[in-house]
Amino acid sequence: MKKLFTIVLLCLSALTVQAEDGHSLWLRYKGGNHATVCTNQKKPSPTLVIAQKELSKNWQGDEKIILVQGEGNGKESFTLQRTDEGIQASSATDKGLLYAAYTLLRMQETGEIDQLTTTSITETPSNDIRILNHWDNPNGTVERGYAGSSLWKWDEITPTLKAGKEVKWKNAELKQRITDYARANASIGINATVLNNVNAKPLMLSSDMIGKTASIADILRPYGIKVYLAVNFGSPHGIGDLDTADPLNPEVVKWWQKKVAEIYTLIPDFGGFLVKANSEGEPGPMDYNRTHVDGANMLADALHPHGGIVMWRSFVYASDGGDRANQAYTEFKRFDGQFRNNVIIQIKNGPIDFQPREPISPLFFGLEKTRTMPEFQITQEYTGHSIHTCFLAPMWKEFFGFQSMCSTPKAYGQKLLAGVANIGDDINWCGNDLAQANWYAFGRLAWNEELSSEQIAREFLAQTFTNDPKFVEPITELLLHSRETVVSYMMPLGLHHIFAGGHHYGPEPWCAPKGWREDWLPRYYHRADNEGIGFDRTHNGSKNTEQYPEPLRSLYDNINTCPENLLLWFHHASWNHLMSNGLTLWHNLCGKYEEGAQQAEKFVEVWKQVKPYIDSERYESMLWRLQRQARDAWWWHDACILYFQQFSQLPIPSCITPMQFKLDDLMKVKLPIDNYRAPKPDMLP
Ligand code: GCW
Repeated sequence: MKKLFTIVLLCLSALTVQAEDGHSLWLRYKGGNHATVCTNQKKPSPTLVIAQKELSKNWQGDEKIILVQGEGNGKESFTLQRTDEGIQASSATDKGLLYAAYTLLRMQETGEIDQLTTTSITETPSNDIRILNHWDNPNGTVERGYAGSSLWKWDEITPTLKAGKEVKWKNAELKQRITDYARANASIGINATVLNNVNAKPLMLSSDMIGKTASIADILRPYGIKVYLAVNFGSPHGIGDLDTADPLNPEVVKWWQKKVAEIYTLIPDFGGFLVKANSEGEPGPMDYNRTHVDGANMLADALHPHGGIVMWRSFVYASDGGDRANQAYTEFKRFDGQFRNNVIIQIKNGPIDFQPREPISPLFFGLEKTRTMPEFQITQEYTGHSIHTCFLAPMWKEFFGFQSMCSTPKAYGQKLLAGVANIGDDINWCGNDLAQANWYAFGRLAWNEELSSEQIAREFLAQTFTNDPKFVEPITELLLHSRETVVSYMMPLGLHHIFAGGHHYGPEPWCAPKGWREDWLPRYYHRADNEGIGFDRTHNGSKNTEQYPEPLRSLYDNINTCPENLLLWFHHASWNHLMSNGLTLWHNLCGKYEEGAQQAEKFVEVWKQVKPYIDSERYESMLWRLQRQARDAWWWHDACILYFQQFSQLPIPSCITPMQFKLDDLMKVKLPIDNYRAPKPDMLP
């Protein structure tokens, strides 16, 4: 009897939702019917074999799938069509067929497969190079990483010593993890990765590390992913025998040529270098009175014979360089047209630094004869780390929208898009289960910039959690509102960079440690005084608006036409400035903090209602995060309203929830966390 009871219990529990640790991401196919998958290739490449295997293992229909390689235009484009014989996928390359396979599986999981009739579907990527930037250090830490340590575990990787000779991995688990990483990226179209931090250690170019990089490259290659490295410009004297890294010194030039040749011997399809030079203390050509052009072109020439590229970052600002928002443009515009064709200037989406909302960087329009590429930040340095839910697709779509408002520069050559990864060795990769949506969204948008945020959110949720509309509908809404909510409770109306210094987690509009650079302090950005608040970047102020082409220039320059969500980015507006709703700026500012905090609190309720539809692990792990986010939102609300009230001297409108904290107490909060780790919930006020 007891036995029978146990069996019944076991059967019952099998019917309830499965336990989940989030490791499978959006790739949780239920297992298929072993469809017949055939190809026109006698000797399919490793990439094509992966495509075949994925389909035969995971396709649920019983039709035949035919993979035709060698047909079609464009390296990675593919066409899908239902024919009398079955489903046919065709592409010029095996990579195209790999993407076709993952597309079919995605359509199966989301229910979109019914759309595939005899009319064909053709997909061509918006960007040729869809690249992750890892900010991983060789010691295993991840700068601005909130999901554990680095995936790479360099100490445990066996270096490749001879080209083409496959190494035996001592740590099989690590090899599997890196394979899973490659598969996840391939499934959303990511085809390139920079393995290490832009604050690069010269050590990364040691022969040992190059050998290890080659071992990783071997795992990623069949998944269509090329490896790149971030390099320290001072490497020739950091690890070489030279006492200079002057880009015009013949010994230095030779050193790089040799180094590059060494890399290509082991990694014949190596992608190239990413460089942060003369920025935040990193070495660069200016240390030798040379220019960005001298530095970038020297590296580009070393890489050119092998087909490599240089992604040279424009993230530069000096303490004495005037408005920080002006500096990248001022420093790079004058070099327009002087960079080699295999140099691409990598520009952060906004002119400052990955804030919750920024206008587009004017440099995208300023460089007309130079190749440029946007850099997005997937990791949530400024949007609540792995605690807050902030779906970033709407932010990136907003960027594409800005881009299309002016006639775009004459970009030529391949198109690229970079995203700073939010991936670590946590079991669920991103710390926060819903933050996986940002990795997913980056890949999907890099592949197809036309996709809507809503489509991406739905796809992600249906594949990652459940197809049940009772879950998908409300959580899609939650995701779609989340970024605007974060903006409202952190930095509404164009405010920016009012975070606590160092970790950038909580509010500290007052943060001013002794000895810090003025442009690292919130007061540099918010400029609150008794008259008003905001940074005057108009023609009367820092003249930042003059860096924009029309129509953006006039739009932003005039306080009456400037979009209200960027008002304090471009204008120092008086506290009594009347906004479009007829209320004062002060009233609106308080109102935005209120709206954001209320909304964050609603997210908790929405989440509680979907409990029956998902597994308890991911339910619980998101629940405390959303609760923490709501609490933090009230923390931001009180801190900012009380702090700015010292300047406005105006009463807090009666519709605002009474303050729970005292400003004095909040000003004493010092999060006991190091720079790059998410705070533990019990450490916050
Ligand atoms: O946003 C800032 C970060 C730094 C980062 C830098 C950059 C890698 O706070 O941690 O360094 O940007 O993008 O270079």
